[in-house]
Amino acid sequence: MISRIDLRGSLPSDLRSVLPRPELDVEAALDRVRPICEDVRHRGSAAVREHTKNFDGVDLESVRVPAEALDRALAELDPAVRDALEESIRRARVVHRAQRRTDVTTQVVPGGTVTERWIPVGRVGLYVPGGNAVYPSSVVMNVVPAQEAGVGSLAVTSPAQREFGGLPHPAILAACALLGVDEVYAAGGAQAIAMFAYGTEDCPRADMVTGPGNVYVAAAKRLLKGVIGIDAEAGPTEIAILADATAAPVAVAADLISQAEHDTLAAAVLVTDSERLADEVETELKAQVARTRHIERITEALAGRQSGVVLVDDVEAGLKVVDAYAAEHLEIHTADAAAVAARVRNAGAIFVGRYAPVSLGDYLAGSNHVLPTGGCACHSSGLSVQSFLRGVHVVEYDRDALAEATARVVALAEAEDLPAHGAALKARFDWTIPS
Ligand code: HSO
Ligand code: ZN
Repeated sequence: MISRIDLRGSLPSDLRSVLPRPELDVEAALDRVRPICEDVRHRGSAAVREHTKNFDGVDLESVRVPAEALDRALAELDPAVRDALEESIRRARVVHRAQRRTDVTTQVVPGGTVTERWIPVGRVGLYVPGGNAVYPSSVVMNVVPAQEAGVGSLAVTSPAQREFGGLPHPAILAACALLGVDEVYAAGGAQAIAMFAYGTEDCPRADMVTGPGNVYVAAAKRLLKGVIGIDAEAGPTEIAILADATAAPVAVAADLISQAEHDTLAAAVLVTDSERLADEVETELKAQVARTRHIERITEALAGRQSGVVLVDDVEAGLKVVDAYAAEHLEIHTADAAAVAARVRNAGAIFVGRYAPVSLGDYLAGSNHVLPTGGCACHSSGLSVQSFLRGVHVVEYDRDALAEATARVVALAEAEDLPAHGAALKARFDWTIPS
């Protein structure tokens, strides 16, 4: 059901190459999405509607979702789901509000200051996938940090669904309504990303687009990056668990399964120094998978090349392995899990101990579930308020402070053979306000 990689004895120097990893060929999709993006650039709304008709089988007069549809979706939302979403929003707000930045002014020399001013992105488009994956929780995880950052204009787009009369999934609409987002579009795929990047008659252009999507969405983001700001390209989800003999096999197996449930390409990796635990988790996996609703998808994900049980000599070696893997989600199930977790360097989010499963983080921990995948956790962080802010340096020097700096600027400018740079400083000292 799940393969084993035995790294006991000595760890290979290039650990990354022996560890399982999901692969997504975004490059191959670029040629498919290029003409779609060009079409939206030139023909605007007409092109978005036409591609929506071709791909989603829905012929819309406008892709803008009317306000009544949002109200209706909220009114018809299951009360238990509404309650859970409200609490999810509340907890996420608490955590993300604490991420807000304050402007910092540093006096560099007398009369010379640099202020770092944090300015929110003006307008953000958020992509919410449709089809297999209907994730109102992802609406929360994208919208809350943008709102807490102070983004003034926020639009959501999600594929038009034939079974819902050409609107996005009602759970998505209800989440938007709960979050106070009233600008929503029924558009998906590359055409939706191009709509935000170039703007259309229906939808003003956005400065940035965030949110996960399929390979075509990822390809459109890669293609249009520069025209529009993007968050990371989200790959298939990953869970790694570092566990020792004290771990509960039932919980370890359940958590591996929970993320395998997303996608046949999802990765579930157990790193352990206990062969007994590895055996027991495998037994548990078999028993639990048989009881899940999405048996086929989960079985394929667990059996895939991207998943595996990695045996190591001790927790020390396990830490090296999980750092090399840099998982999107990392759970620590060891004795003194907090101390082990504190030593982890590379992970999108770290879940400490038996009572902090990834599923809690997916919905209700208050943490963000949009996290770096594909090993990107060694250089990137998950979505946060910071993702929607720009730190702008504001430079203020008075006459004396500039005079004091001039000789050094001139010296550096001469060294770079850019004398006009030095002259720009000297010029202002000979000048007086005309009377
Ligand atoms: N685990 C996914 C997020 C998610 N799970 C949404 C359930 N719904 C990627 O972090
Ligand atoms: Zn999940």
